[in-house]
Amino acid sequence: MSYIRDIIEQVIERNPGEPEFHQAVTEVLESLQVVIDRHPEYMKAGILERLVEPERQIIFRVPWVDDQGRVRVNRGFRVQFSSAIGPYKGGIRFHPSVYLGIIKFLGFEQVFKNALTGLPIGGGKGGSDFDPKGKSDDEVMRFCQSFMTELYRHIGADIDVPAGDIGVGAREIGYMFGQYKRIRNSFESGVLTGKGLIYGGSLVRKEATGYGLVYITDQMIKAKGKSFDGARVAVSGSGNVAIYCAEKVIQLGGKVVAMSDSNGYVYDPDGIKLETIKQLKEVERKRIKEYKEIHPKAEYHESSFGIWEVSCDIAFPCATQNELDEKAAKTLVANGCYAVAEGANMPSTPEAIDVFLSNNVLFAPGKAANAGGVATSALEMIQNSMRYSWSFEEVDAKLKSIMINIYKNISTAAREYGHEDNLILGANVAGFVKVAEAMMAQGIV
Ligand code: NDP
Ligand code: 2IT
Repeated sequence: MSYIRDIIEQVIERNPGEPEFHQAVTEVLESLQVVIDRHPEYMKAGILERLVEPERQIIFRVPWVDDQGRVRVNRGFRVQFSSAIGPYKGGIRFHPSVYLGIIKFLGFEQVFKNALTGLPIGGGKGGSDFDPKGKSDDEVMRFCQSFMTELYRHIGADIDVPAGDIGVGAREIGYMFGQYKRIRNSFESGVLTGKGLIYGGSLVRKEATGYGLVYITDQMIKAKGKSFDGARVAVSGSGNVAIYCAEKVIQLGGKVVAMSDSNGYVYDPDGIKLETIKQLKEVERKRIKEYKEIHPKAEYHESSFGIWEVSCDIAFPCATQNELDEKAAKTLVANGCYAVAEGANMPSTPEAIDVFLSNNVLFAPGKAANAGGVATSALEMIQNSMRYSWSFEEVDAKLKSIMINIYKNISTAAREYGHEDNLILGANVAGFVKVAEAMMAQGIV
């Protein structure tokens, strides 16, 4: 273990003040001793040492003018982590908490997640500390144009293909695509994914992360003889991932009893009315608190992560990193929750994960469970290359089979390298081996 410990220590020392990046690296590397024992050649080739260092990190100024005519300056990032198995691929996050450490943790996770999809995509991530909340449409447009005016020189369909993440959805992708096209004087649809359907987007991309999350969870609970039928489900967040996770749960016969945003959560014992959430969040961009005005029988609690106090059978953290801590995990277990699947990236703290594993809670880690989004982005890239588009049913069927395959691969790896129920180990090992093999083939680069 000392070889791996040393690398973790080095990462902490060489990347000071980036706790989320340290956390992501530690979780993955601690799983890999068993792999290194079986493949000493990975050690000789410095695979781990190279994997924890991004291939390229770009930080840039994003100046823009607000509606009052004031000049504002944000910071933009793109971390191109690994191109071992394909062009860099990963979302862009706009949130005031964004700094280099957040983008690096997300980029690192993305490398293994993208490998698990089975599609040829490397890993990267980008973003800005820009806060879209309370900004007018015009301000968001001007910001996106300024962001792309720098980013365009670093991306391309065969180089690096960004998409959405927190604070970046179809609206922002549209503005960024428009600016990219204008600068390049070329309609290169494969440069971004998550585009609108009429200019190169893919059907199902909007739904993909949430649907994929439920497809893989369905596999995981089915293996233990359980199903969504009649299950009480809590879904944190009320953004892109949360909404389409909830939609698929309801389609499969489950009851979503709670959802949240960064201000608080709603509990509706009769089941959340998803149309209301969609109207409030996708159309009106309002707070989830308003749900209670429309459905007075529901409760609203002013505590975002208080959602984990709701009694449920299955929990889907779909908001942000470290939203589910040890105390929340213990409460979930005490209330009878038997399965947790991560829609967000790294939403469970390491202590929370320990609670789940020691209580035999079925646990699907984000890099496998939320891979349906980026997998469908890769399907969008394929359609763009073909200048053709598949039907909703075709894309949905491909997404489903990708998620079933991920489940098979990570449970097989878990069985081969440790314990069959430890899907964290399985996901880390299966993703890593694929990237490591590609790196071995390509020499020391
Ligand atoms: P959205 O911006 O659409 O929604 C984010 C949701 O989470 C909102 O309800 C937001 O509340 C809440 N949230 C965000 N930050 C915080 C915070 N610090 N505290 C409390 N609540 C918070 O983002 P997505 O749904 O796209 O992303 C959600 C998660 O899923 C992220 O971890 C992302 O990295 C991950 N993910 C996304 C994929 C995608 O395809 N979009 C794919 C794979 C993973 P509010 O509106 O009040 O801020
Ligand atoms: O975290 C993620 O996988 C995403 N935000 C989606 C990335 C993508 O390129 O579709």
